[in-house]
Amino acid sequence: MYNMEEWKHVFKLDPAKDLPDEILDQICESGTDAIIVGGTDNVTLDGVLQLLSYIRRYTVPVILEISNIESVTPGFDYFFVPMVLNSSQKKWLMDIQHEAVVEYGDVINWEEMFAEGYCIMNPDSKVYQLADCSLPTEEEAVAYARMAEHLFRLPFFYLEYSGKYGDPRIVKQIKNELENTKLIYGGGISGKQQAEEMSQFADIIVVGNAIYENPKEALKTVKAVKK
Ligand code: 1GP
Repeated sequence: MYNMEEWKHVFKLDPAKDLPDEILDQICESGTDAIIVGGTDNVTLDGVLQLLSYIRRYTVPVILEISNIESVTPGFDYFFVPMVLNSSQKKWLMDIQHEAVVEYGDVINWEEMFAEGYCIMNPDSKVYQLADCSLPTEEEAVAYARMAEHLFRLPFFYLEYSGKYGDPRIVKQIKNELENTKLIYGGGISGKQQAEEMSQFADIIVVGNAIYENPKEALKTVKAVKK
């Protein structure tokens, strides 16, 4: 359908947060490669449907990053399924996903589903705490990336610093390990310069919070990586 191989930039919109229509319009028309709908807390079917129907007025591809089974609905171009590699509980790696497949496996269109191997690097983030993560050393993070690429053959490895700008050196190091697995970087990108820096290494950068905090600067991140 869409050529994900060429994607460099996505915005992540949280269905639990409000944005003025005017900003949403600008996000949809920004030239970003896709919009991910996803969040950690209070993600409801209502919130997801509202965002989906708004974004659907535009041609930009839209992805649901599944956070809970109750808020899943058809109508997205793709569904991204997080598997938290550095969680200390198997639940976040594969049990909730398994439950969903037990229930809906017969009707899932597998062509639209993509697993993301998450490595969550910010202990202060909600998602780190919720998924009961432990902080990998650099060496351990590299090992997760190698497993994503060579053992699990995952389409995406997501280096997640949610809410905090990460260390470009680690992003570079991880990128060096990946060939077929695409590297997604997300966390603390608030403007042009950071977007440029991280997209030297990551295949795809994700801009989330900045949309809510400083939309004007957030919008500039698109051009910064698509020169
Ligand atoms: C969150 O990786 C994304 O899942 C983006 O992070 O909200 O810090 O931009 P920020």
